[in-house]
Amino acid sequence: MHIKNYLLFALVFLTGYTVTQAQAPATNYDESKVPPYTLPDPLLTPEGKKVVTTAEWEQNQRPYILKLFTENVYGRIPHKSSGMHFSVTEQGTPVMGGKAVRKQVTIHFEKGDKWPFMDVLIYLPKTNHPVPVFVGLNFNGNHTVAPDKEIRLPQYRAGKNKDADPETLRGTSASRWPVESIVNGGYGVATAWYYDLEPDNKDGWKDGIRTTLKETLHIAPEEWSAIGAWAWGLSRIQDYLETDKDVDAKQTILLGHSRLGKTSLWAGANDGRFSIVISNESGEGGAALSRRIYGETIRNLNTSFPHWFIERYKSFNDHPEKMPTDQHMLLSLIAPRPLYVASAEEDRWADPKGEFLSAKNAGPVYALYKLEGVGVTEMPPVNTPVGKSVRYHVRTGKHDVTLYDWTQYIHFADQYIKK
Ligand code: GTR
Repeated sequence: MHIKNYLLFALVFLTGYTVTQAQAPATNYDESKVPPYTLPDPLLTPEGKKVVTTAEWEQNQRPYILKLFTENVYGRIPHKSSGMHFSVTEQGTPVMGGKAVRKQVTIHFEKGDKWPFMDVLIYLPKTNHPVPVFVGLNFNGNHTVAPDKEIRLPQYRAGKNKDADPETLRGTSASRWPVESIVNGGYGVATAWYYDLEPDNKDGWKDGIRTTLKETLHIAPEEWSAIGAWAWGLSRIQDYLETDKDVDAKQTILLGHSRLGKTSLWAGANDGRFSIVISNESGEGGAALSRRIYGETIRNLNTSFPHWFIERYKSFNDHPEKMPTDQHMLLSLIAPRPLYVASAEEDRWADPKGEFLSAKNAGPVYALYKLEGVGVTEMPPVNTPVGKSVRYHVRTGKHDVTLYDWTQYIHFADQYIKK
């Protein structure tokens, strides 16, 4: 071995450094160091023609872009299984002094009652007409959504709280699910734990629906991704809501935070039944532009979470410019439905400006429908929502879902939802 190689070997051995780690680019948080980039045009066809009508968009261009995301980023989403059925385990118990009811439903993915299934927790305002509903997955289990002893505990013990007594976790995510404010606004809320679909770790696919339902759904685990599996679950919640006479299932509002925001965007792109889509701080691989090198990068995502996306996405780790897509094109797949993209000032990892620019660059597709997007060219100041059909805010504070965020979402939905 050459002396230089000996030295390198000694360095690697003694410091525990691997060459890849030594070469991994440091996170960029310096605006002046964002390299120049050019975004692909969502309206440019593969033949180099510009789409000018909604018919061309809907018939050719939109399916083409959806396919690009399917093949390069998130994988394929299978249809629902024919054996799927719902068991309503709680019909509607009065809560909040009688102004709301709580329902619980188990969505069985196959005939019979065996695992896998997904438990859905639903709160609906008590009225005499079907109500619009916010739909989203939760991070830590339905029992963490509200301090409510009647909420069914998760059937599958996993995740960061797997060793904790689940009883002690009741209501610990309540600040992210202000159920009473949602109900007061005239909306219901339906949520399920994303681990019911696939545990969120690199081997989670072995225990999740990508394995347990692979024959039923006719799809191999590597054809889709954890984000794909979670997104599929959101559509199954919509399937249930369509059977519930207390719900106005034509007015469902899909929302998700962070990795579950990425999931909601992908679910909303695939399933047009969600009438409004909200991304709360979904960051890289969600709303944020990948070509803008600031905060998390594709390499960071694929290194920490190799299961979230399909294998091919890793080939863009250091080359977002080689992707045929960027995330403004994902946002454009929501058009003409109302879309809300939200950031938090201190959540630099998710690149608030990259989320804003992505929302802004979805604008030309909304313009095809004569709809106004974010309506501004520069990022707005904190706590100042902007935009019509594409709304955007960056609030003060950290990576989280807060009452401020929910207040904006309810206000936004109020402009489109008939109650
Ligand atoms: C981070 C990840 C982000 C975001 C976040 C979350 O660690 O890098 O992309 O998804 O997790 O889901 O809270």
